[in-house]
Amino acid sequence: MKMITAPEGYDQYRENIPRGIIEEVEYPSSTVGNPRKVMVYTPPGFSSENTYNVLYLLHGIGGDEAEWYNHGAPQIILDNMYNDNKLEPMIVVLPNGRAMPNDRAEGDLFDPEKIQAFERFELDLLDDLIPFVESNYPARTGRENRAIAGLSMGGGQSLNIGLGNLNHFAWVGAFSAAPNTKAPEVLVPDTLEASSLLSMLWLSCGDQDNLMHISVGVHEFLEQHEVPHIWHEESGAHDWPVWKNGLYLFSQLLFKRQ
Ligand code: FER
Repeated sequence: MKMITAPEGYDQYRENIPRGIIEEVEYPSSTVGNPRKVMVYTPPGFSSENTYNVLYLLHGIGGDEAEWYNHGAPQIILDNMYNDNKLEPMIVVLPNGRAMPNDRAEGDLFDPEKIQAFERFELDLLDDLIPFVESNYPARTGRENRAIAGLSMGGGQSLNIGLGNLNHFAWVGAFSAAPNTKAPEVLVPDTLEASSLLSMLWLSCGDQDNLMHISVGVHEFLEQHEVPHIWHEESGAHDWPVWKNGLYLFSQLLFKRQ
């Protein structure tokens, strides 16, 4: 795929445009055993009279539920995109992917217990967070109406959880997927089934990223087995310009029929 980047100003606050709302809420987690923080962005013109698709957007190893908000300001990018008519209305849910009682990004971030908590998040998401979102927001339910994407550790989670639960997700994206990504043949054991069930599978990574081999490994496997996907190598490192650009490019393909 050709190198594409977002147009200049895509991530700059614009005056006098309709705005969505981004806020922190808490949901009960039977998986972790305590209430957990999550941020939720509802789009401009949001109304509980309507129903919405939902994107679950995951953070990296150094982050928490506020990482995208603090470093990527997705609400600014998305408000601009709505104003430019580029997006299907969707709720964006920003969870904390470290599913353990102390889920703050502190201490040794590579502590095996913390790495394991990123795996445990699959249960927290499926059993606790999705049911919370779908009973507290006017969310459309069903796999065609759910997307999962994330950066780095969250990109690995998105591939592991999304591809491992195609009955729950039709749209899957990974920006700069980390080494928590399962081996491609484990991610996609049935290439024909995945091909028919996926509405979109997106992989992107910066060409200066030390973790590039992870994305390339998945991309090459998918290509060999003719699993439709979008592979987007761009210039950049393991950093926010790549992840914000990823959100910009990925989100405008979401919930549209190709
Ligand atoms: C690793 C290198 C990087 C790893 C995870 C990461 C689990 C995650 C990076 C990030 O989320 O930015 O070896 O192992």
